[in-house]
Amino acid sequence: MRLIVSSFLVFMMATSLLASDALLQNNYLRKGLTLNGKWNYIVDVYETGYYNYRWEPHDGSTNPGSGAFFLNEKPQNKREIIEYDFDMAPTLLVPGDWNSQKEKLFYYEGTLWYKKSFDIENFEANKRYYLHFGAVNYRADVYVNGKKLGMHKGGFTPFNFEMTHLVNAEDNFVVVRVDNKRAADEVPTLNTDWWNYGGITRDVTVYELEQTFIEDYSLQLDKENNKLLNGYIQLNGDTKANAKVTVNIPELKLNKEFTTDANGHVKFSIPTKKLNLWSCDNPKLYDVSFASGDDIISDKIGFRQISTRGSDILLNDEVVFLKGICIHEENAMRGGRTYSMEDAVTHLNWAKELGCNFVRLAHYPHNENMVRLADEMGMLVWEESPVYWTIQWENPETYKKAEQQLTEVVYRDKNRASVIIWSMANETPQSEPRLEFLSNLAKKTRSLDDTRLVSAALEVHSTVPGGNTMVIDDQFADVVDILSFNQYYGWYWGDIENIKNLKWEIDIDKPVVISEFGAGALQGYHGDSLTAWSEEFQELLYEKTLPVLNAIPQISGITPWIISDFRSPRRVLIPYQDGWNRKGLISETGNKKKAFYTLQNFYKNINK
Ligand code: GCB
Repeated sequence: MRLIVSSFLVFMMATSLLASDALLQNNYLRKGLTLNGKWNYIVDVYETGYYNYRWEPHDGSTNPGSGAFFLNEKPQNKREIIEYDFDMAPTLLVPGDWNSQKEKLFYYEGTLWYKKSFDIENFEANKRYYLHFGAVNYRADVYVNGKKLGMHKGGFTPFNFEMTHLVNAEDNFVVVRVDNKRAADEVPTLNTDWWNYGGITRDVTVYELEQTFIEDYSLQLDKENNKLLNGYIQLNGDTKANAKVTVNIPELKLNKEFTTDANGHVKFSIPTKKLNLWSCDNPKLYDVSFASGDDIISDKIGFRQISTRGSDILLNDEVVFLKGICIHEENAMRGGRTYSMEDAVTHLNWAKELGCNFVRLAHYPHNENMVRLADEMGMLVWEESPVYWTIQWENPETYKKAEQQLTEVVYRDKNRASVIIWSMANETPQSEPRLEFLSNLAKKTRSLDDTRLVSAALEVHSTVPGGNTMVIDDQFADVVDILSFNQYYGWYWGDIENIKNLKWEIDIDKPVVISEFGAGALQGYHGDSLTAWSEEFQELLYEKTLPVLNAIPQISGITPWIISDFRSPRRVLIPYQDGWNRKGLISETGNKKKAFYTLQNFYKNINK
């Protein structure tokens, strides 16, 4: 064994817990240097590159030694032994999960190291440099030029680090240790009904910024007054205090100047003329730019109001019925996580073809292309936190992780007109600690964004075992703006022929959105309509369920489960499942099942 410097100082451990820096608002439309493409990778089942032989993290040591992969070292002479070499290692594409790129990694859950070398064209010593990740599943430890930038947990939200102090014009390298092992105290937890795709699953970009730059902004239509825009700008940098900032919307001939306070923050309200409001039929986006000195950042923002009145959902004060469908962030046909605009086009075009004006992005924040495209298409969106099934409700650390992930997606998407609902959780078992956990999440969400609606996919129960009368006896129903629940009568329980006798006792005056129902069907497998796994069974279940749900007095929307088949390790039944959850309306080969047309027909004829 190599000599280990055992002065592993406790304070150095803190460096491995460095949180990410304040997120850049709208990095999506900032010009950056992409680090997408081929990255060398090393599979590290035993975490040899992270821990020494005493199981102490290399990056917690003052003298990590040559076993530390983040140093990306090379032998200096022919005698020297360094037992890894990124440049000799194979490559994976970023963005992209590892499971769908290499057969050997299909079932892999663990640590894998990525490395990419890069130069910064037109590097300027007086600029600031940020390294931004769209998402990495699940834990990312990020190092640049042999120094740790920090660590981020959460597989579906963006994060970034400033690296000004570490980068040069040429010969930089970034090393990322990615660990997607599931754990009981994480969010999500050990058990889910989807594939735990690992890797750098979204874009990686270097941003060059001014010394003082616009870190964050918001611009939204006032909840009550549709001729008033409310917003704020937050600067970052040495000259952020008492600085001039402007908001410019050329089409409205609006150009306003404000001065930031001592913290670089300014909050404002801007009266406008009559606005061309964003809606499903008129997805109008205005070009908006925010400027501070030489930093100018442009966005495309739609202005609309969303609210509820009794059991109605109102979009710009008009009742809207949410004709929806659930979507997982998975490209069934290619296999693997979706990440690109092309993937988003495929999913949202399928939804359009079904006749949808609404999508539920289950069960975690999807990549930003989805909400950007939804903004352009006039598609309303439900976004969701990965608080799924069982979570450690009593663990304050778990709560922090849930709140952090929700905060990150609210931060990212707060200027998107399409996003109307923040969902706190999915099918969570009732208890006092869980009620407190979810209520705190809802409170936090509302404190971050009070212009959108809060919901959660709850569960439904029959009043007596096996009975026809269904109730939602969940105290969290009092907290949400939209009452949503999943129900699988006719599939997991109950007789398909009895669906017509179902009654709903919901004595709460809030809009009801059915967040899931469905049945598994193997595309191409035919039988009579009472044969499980046949397309005919799924079709019959849709035919029977849709009218019954539609008869709920407060019904304001439906999102059946789900647009396409998706991989799940829980689904082992051969020949029907073979690793796939088969409740999709479209198969993994892109073929539509019969129920696709049942739902399409229902949406075509719905006169709400
Ligand atoms: C549910 C879950 C969803 C599952 C689905 C199913 O209620 O919310 O994640 O995939 O049922 O197929 O069982």
